[in-house]
Amino acid sequence: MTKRITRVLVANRGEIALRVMRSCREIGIQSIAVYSDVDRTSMHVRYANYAYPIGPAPSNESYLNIDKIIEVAKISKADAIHPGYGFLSENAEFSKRCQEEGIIFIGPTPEIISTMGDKITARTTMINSGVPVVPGTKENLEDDEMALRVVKEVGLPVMIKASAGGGGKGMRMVDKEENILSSLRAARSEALSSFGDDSVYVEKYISSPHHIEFQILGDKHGNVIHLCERECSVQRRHQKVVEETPSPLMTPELREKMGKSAVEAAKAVNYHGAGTIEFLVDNNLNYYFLEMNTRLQVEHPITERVTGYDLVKAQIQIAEGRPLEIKQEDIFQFGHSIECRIYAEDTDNNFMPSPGLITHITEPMGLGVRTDGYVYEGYEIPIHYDPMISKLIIWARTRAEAIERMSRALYEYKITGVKTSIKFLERIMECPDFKEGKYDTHFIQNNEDFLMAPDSSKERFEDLAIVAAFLDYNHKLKNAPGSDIISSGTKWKEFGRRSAMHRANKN
Ligand code: MV4
Repeated sequence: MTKRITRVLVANRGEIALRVMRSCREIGIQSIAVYSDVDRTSMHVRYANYAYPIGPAPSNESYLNIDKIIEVAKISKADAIHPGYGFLSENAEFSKRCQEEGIIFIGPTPEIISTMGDKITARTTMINSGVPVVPGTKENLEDDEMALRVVKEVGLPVMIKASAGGGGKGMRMVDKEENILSSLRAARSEALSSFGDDSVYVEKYISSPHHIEFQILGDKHGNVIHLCERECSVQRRHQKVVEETPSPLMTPELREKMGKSAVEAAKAVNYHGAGTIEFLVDNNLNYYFLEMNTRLQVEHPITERVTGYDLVKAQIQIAEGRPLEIKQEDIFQFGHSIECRIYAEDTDNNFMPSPGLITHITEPMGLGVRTDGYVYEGYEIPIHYDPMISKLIIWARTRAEAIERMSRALYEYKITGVKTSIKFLERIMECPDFKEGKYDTHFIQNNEDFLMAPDSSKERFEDLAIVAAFLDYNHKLKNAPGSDIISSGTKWKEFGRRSAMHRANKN
């Protein structure tokens, strides 16, 4: 019942398309790129063995166009499709179309996607299989009367959430009785306009929770294992900014318990493929199932780094029908890994996207550094898609060393032409709450003053050093050309050196 995959169509773009193609190449699988008009010069097109245009820039007409992608899969004789993340990755209809056309969808069945995509159904499924969920309702709130009754039962404060939602859309926190009905209406109308479904449910509000998720892998023979946790509490407007593993909050006992629950959650739906179980963890280390993501996630590389397993390769093997090569006992975390998402955005201007031409890029290298990116010098980041430039993934033996190494790598990262979030990320690495591992989902809000403070002193010294060097060089050229330039013993570099200042400030 195993079927060898020889050609994978990657129904995505950017860094994740490349990420998938890299694993394909390693195991001798050909990759097929699809691209929109503005992506003709994108790196995933260059890297793939074959590439096919699928339409104009807007996603609806290209990367979300199911008919077009299926057509290309047939023309190109792809035996499987990898959806990456975003776009069609959690689209039940797409998974179904692949099934019908005899193309392997590298992901779960349409039934599993539907079950987990509907949060009320997902909650009910978890309750029935003994996975702890946030206290609250099992059903859609039918009317105002029911809403008032249910909120009273659960007790204020509560969260009203859209069943078709996830990621914060159609969600309202209610802490006063007089606001229940207005919040209900607001959540409903947002749900209807965003998802075409106005079903909502109620959960007890968990204050200052941690967002901790577990990576799981399930095969088509009923085996499920977990690959430990990722701490994803550093978020801004429901967008993850920094992820790390292990979580500073985690204990071996809690990991064991949550890991077991994550495996149970996956088994409850006969899950196969790579998936993520999201939990909220409160201050007393109680944990609650929140959602399941039925795709490979952006932050998967930190798990790969500490466990040593290639998750894309695992996805492909599972899709081929092969049993998992590894058992739970084989999984352990070695060292510490942190990921920073590098965005083309203006952090000083409400994090507005800053697409445009990359005029220069120098990426960090060296011990413990991985960058998953796709841009190159002369590439223009289109305005039509997510403005993430790359992910910087660091490994070190300890958390403290990983933070130092991340700071070093962010320092080495030089991009001109577009505004980036690099300086903001450097501030996070310097933030006392982050360094001490004392943070929850309110971290960015709570540390806004520290994170937004322009560290102009360093900037100015660095700029000054460059100007000084240039003037110095010109001066020497005029007055004493030749070896004098080198042997003159100028002090400009020492004065402007960031790392020296950094260390001086630290001690
Ligand atoms: C919550 C919560 C507190 N209590 N549910 C936000 C996104 C969505 N996936 C769930 N979210 C939350 N649900 C209850 N019952 C707080 C959040 C939340 C949050 C969760 C994870 C990461 C960052 C967050 C930021 C604000 C609120």
